Amino acid sequence: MPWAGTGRVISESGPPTLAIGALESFPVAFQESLFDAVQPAVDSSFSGVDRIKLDEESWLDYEPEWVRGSDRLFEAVLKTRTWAQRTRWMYDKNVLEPRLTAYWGLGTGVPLEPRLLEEMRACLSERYGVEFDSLGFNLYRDGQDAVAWHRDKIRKEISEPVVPLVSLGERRRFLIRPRGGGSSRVFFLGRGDLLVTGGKTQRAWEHSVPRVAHAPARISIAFRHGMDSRAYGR
Ligand SMILES: O=C(O)CCC(=O)C(=O)O
Repeated sequence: MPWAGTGRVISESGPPTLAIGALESFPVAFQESLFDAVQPAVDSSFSGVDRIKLDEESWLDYEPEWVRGSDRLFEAVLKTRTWAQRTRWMYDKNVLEPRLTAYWGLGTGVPLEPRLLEEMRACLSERYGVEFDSLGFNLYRDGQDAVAWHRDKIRKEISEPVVPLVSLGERRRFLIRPRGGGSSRVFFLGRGDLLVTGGKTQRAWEHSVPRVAHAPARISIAFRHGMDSRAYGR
């Protein structure tokens, strides 16, 4: 059982708030890969990246297992982040978001730990030619944690934002479809996989991680630029 019920109504009025500050402990079922006992490292040459064109202006870069030894990184990220559960308005009710999140921003002056994350930030920034100045962490504790169809809230003046997403832990279905509906493409993301959205993908397409009956934990890390920190619920 997750320690806090998902979708629980916590207040009937007022602005969105963080329901919980720091979480001391919560049960997370994590299944290590039998083959994953190596020190975490990234493929800084991006040798396994495939570019997938969604339409004339929108693309994805996909490299399975871009992070080697990703189970060690999963554990380190789980322990070093301060996880919180945000709330959001659904119709007239303020409900808990069904996942935990954490945030890091360059502007805070806090070093990015564990150190491999800083290496990842540097090599992704170099490859995509933008400085990724914030990271959003998402922890899906079990199959009941999910995120509905959405586009990332990135400042309007950035018409073609690039957002690398690194997934750790158990693979979950990640769906992407044209904005407003249509048939979706499916990726199974976890275990160090890298998926980068670029071109008009964050403008013309939307994505989700749907609920499933049972799933061990998964963490996703979104590297962003030009994101208003309020979009992280801060
Ligand atoms: O967890 C994922 O793969 C997706 C995360 C996401 O879309 C978001 O936080 O905006």
